[in-house]
Amino acid sequence: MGSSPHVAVVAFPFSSHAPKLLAVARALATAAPSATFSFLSTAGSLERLRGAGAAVPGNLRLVEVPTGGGDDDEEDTPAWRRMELFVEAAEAGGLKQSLEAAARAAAPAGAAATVTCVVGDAFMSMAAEAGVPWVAVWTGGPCALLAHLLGDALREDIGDHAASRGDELLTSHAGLGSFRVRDLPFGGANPSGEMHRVMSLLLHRVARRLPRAASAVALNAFPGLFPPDVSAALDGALPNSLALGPYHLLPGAAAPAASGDPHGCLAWLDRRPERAVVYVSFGTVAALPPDELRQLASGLEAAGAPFLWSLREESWPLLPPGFLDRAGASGSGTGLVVPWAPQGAVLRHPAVGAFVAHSGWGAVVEGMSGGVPMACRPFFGDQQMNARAVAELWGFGTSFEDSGPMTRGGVAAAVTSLLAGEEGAPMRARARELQAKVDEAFQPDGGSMNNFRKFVEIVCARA
Ligand code: U2F
Repeated sequence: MGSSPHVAVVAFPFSSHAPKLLAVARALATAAPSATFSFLSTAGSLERLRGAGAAVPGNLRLVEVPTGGGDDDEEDTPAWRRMELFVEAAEAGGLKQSLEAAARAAAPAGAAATVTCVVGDAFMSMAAEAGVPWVAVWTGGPCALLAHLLGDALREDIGDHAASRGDELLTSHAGLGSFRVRDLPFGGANPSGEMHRVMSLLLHRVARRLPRAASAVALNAFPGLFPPDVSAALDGALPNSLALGPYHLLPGAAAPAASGDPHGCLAWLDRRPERAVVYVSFGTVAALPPDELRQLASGLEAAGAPFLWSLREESWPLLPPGFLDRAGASGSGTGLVVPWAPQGAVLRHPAVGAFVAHSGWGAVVEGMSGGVPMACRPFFGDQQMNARAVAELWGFGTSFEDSGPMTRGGVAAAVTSLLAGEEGAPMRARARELQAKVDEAFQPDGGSMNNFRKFVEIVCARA
């Protein structure tokens, strides 16, 4: 023995999964400077990470893995098919080969080529079969993970009746009593389509492998975030889980020289009063239908508050005529529309007072970390459960989802209420309480820091 650990961190190269894994990898490499880390992702994914300023510590190297045939930026191949090809190839031995290649590349001259531990995105659960200790990282909502882990019992209970039983609370399933049948990530709002088929198969494997094969499962949450019944149900279904998030706040997780803020969002926020600005973002995948996008835009105008909107450029032509000019896309007017914002920093900026989001889990924990109340417009996957948790478990926001698509009036009312309305006051207070709890979890002896130290020990243990 004697040689230092070589840890392979395996990304799932779609949506925002890879940047989240890279944040965990950076934190690990910072905490264990004598270990070597290889971060495995596809060429396109690594290029996007580098473009986003992915400076990494010296003991962490980026390693390219094959796409399995679904080239990252092959526009003719739909996203679900690219994902399917990538996962099938990894399941069929591709991941094992990539790990062997990473081991050879990292081995000092004359030393044996080894990977001592795989830290993988939980979606890459084929790592369970690689013959190396496996530690998983779950990036989504922990309640949705619980639903996946209890999936067989839920499916048996609900069967084909998801539509007629949509409003029923899941009170007979431990830890899920605050959620309705229609909040579930499967069989609920979006039970069809190719992406749903691919994700269902993938998540079924994840739920089967995580409890029996992973040495530990990191959760992007902090101890004490969930009510006791939810925590107990999670511990029961996944005794090996460690809440050590929000990941982006782990020491070393943020890129030291990230290209940061190319559109000047933070400088624009510096010129706005405290808690006055609405920040709007729907993450990396979700896109509003054109009508709803226009309703949102005119609702923001109607609210009259300054807004910062991160909106992918392909959607700009769908905005109402004159909207960008009136907003002053250059930063001169009441609004700033940008294709990308440094979201974590934006949500911790004192000028931001409300967050309209798709309730992807990254958005939820970043909103919480900034003490910013949220108005959620969930789309798919875990987002319904996340939105429900924001409104019902923690009370630091609302969900549009109950009243159908967003409307001009609904947006204006929600935003006004969250920023300064009487109705929004308890939500603003809850958001501040949650922020204080996040900060506490990252004190030297805080819950997330303690769990992170355990995590590092497991990851860097030599067999
Ligand atoms: C999928 O989530 P998304 O990628 O759509 O959304 P988030 O979990 O909210 O993560 C988006 C990340 O991208 C960052 C933001 C988040 O860390 O800070 N970002 C940014 O920095 N600037 C921008 O202008 C816009 C975004 C899925 F759709 C969700 O349902 C899951 O919960 C999630 C799990 O990883 O993956």
